[in-house]
Amino acid sequence: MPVEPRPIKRNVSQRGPEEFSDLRIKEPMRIAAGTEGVYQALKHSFKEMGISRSIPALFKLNQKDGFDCPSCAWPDPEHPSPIAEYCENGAKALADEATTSHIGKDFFAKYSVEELSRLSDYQINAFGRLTEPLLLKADSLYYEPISWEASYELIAEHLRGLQNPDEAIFYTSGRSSNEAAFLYGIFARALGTNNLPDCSNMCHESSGVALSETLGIGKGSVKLEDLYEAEVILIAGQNPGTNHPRMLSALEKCKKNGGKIVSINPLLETGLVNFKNPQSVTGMLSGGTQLADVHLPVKINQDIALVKAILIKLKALDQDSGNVFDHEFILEYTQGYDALMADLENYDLNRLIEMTGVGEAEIDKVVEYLAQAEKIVVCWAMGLTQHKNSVVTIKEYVNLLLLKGAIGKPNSGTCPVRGHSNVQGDRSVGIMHYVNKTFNKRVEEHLGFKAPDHEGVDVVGAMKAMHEGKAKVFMCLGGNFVMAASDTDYTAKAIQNCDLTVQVSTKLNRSHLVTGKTALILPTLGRSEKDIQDGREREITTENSMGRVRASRGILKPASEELKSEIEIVTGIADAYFKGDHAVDWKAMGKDYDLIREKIDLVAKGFDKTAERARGVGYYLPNNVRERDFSKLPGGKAKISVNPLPDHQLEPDEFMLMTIRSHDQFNTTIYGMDDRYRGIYNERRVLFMNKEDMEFLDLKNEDIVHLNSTYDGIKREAFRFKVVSYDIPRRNLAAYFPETNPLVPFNHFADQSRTPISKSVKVRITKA
Ligand SMILES: Nc1nc2c(c(=O)[nH]1)N[C@H]1C(S)=C(S)[C@@H](COP(=O)(O)OP(=O)(O)OC[C@H]3O[C@@H](n4cnc5c(=O)[nH]c(N)nc54)[C@H](O)[C@@H]3O)O[C@H]1N2
Ligand SMILES: Nc1nc2c(c(=O)[nH]1)N[C@H]1C(S)=C(S)[C@@H](COP(=O)(O)OP(=O)(O)OC[C@H]3O[C@@H](n4cnc5c(=O)[nH]c(N)nc54)[C@H](O)[C@@H]3O)O[C@H]1N2
Ligand code: SF4
Ligand SMILES: [Mo]
Repeated sequence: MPVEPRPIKRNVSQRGPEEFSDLRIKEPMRIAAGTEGVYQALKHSFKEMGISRSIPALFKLNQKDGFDCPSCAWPDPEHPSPIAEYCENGAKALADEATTSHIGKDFFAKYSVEELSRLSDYQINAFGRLTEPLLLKADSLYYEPISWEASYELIAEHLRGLQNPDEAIFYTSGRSSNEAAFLYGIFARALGTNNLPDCSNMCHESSGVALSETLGIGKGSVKLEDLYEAEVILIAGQNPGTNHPRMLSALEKCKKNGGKIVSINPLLETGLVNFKNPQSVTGMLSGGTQLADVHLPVKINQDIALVKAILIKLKALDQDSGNVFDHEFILEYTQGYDALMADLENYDLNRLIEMTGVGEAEIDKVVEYLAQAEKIVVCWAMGLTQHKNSVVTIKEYVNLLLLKGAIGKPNSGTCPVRGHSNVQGDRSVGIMHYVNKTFNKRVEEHLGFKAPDHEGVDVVGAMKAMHEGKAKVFMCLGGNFVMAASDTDYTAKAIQNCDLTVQVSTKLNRSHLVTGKTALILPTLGRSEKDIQDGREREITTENSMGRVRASRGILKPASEELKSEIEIVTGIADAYFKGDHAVDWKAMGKDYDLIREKIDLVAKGFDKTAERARGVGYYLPNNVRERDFSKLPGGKAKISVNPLPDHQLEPDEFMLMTIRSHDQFNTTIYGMDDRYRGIYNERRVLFMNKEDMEFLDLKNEDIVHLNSTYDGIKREAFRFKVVSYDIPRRNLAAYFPETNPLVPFNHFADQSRTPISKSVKVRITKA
């Protein structure tokens, strides 16, 4: 163990300020994108990057010879528009990464971590790109420069000093490349641990579990083009206008082909109302395309009740006509049909409908669409995945698709819409905390060492291990763990227990300020930047939400000459740790990324000739659902499941809170203070509330309240939110993440997937 200077207690803030700026409230917008979207995209780009960097970068965003958008995981069409294959939020993400504001040693000599931590997340991010490696010594309040070699050596020393490898934890956020994530996972295993939590534990883990159990693969089955001619698309618990904006173009195509779109969401989100396509002149000049045909304003976490009501109604129609369900498909490809049909008899339809809060006439309209349709897609995101019963909720939607035979054929299937641009790829190449025997066997065969065969920690496990002092080194390949994870105060304490925390990052965030005793910032290249070695430009690969692997090559001059690629950083640390004495040639892989791709092909499932096939349009990884091959599931068939209703007992003074994203943020990165589509300007500390609930509590617009939650007798609080009257079901509330994370208990998470319950937190309101 290195001899540490005596640690001091730093008085840093994990919550940031709770003051208000100047809130303005307007009517929610009813048209998404259009000229305002283009204006906002260009405004951010020009402000952050200047015109001379913006124009070439925007032209290469999502193009075949360019780079993958660093924002969400929505796929690009195989033949992108040569002019603009991006959206407002893609442009904002690019501008945020490629900003010309930079910070280095002078900045950190001037401001202590304590001072910086008093600022808001918006202010912290706005300082710009990190440009050189920095060390926060245990007895200091100020980061100071450190060389790359010394930082690798420091990490290696700490790792060598551990009593066992499980005292180290390696977190990944979904912006990494396949190559960096693969090597990172391999390094953890070479060290002897599967402690590989990642952001998908907080995100689509519930989808992975539900889909693996029912269909045999933890990913979605549709391709982008499938959406174009679907007859019905259900969009449940997802806000694509903000979080996956180019999805609206695909929905527009579906509408033009006569498809029906159903929005299932407590909120009527602007993106699903009307869309003016900025890529088409007619789109911009017309009144836009109305997208959702029906909106079902379901109460938070009552999706199971809703789907059950729909299934009961479809079953009755099927009994009359015999052709509403696809009986041939059910017989040949599924198991569990009789049990589900028997179970549906147990529910009182009126009670189910009452639980949903949705009008029966709207439900009947959807039943009518579904009864007639053969080609159905279900899309979803965090509104389904972040509840205690998320896994069974998703399984209930899968039941609907299976009964209709809308699986494994064109224009039909499952569409869990992934968050981070490469979160799916990271998982595919081995970022997983559980043991996959086949993967381990291949590691041994092709990389020449034995991977550990005991399970590691996921995000919740990592928080707990650190909190209990069982983990000493916490390394993060991207992300902002302290703000992203639930139970902010608990998480902060957990991190502060570590001896060393290491952040491989592009931008400053609160996880650089709330740290272990010693902390390192290792600044890295962003997706948009050139990665040059010996005069040769290198490329990485990513996998989008629909399983297509593609090469990505940055084009901009890096923010600093000091920056290293994530791959170089991971191999640098591994090389310092093993000192050349390991079966894997880390040094060589840090130079030649094709060598990594060769190993990915041999070790990760489905990857094949990636170096060559990822170029151009790229290639799809195999997907058994697309082939209707369910042979690997127990029983050899897709699984229709029987799922219980949620058991929510709200006390008379309790409300159900969902923590959601504004239009001006990417997760914990706050681009601005507006949420244009919902009519909120200049403030994030707002609480969306039903008008009648407000009257009941004698609250009016802009009254200031505190929120608290009580789980297991422990009171958690989030202070000072301005109430905003909004069209939201009664007893439901919405407020932004991460400001509300202090309310989400660390030990309450989805059954099986262990995803924090960020979309259904029981809270009480008190007047300030
Ligand atoms: N611009 C931008 N893009 C992003 C992100 C970002 O922060 N900013 N984040 C990325 C990431 S990592 C992710 S995971 C995705 C997130 O994408 P989304 O999942 O769309 O993001 P959220 O804001 O969490 O929205 C969840 C939606 O679910 C609804 N909802 C909440 N509870 C329920 C429920 O019980 N039932 C139903 N039916 N609906 C419910 C909410 O009203 C909201 O519309 O976006 C990705 N893309
Ligand atoms: N209450 C509540 N909590 C939530 C959610 C919610 O809906 N409600 N959503 C959850 C979800 S879906 C997710 S995915 C997590 C997100 O959790 P994270 O992935 O941990 O968080 P991000 O905010 O995406 O991380 C942003 C940071 O990543 C770094 N970064 C950006 N680009 C790169 C890059 O190319 N390389 C590297 N190395 N670093 C980079 C920057 O320094 C930036 O500050 O949050 C979860 N937390
Ligand atoms: S939809 Fe997502 S991936 Fe596509 S340009 Fe917009 S933010 Fe980027
Ligand atoms: Mo996510």
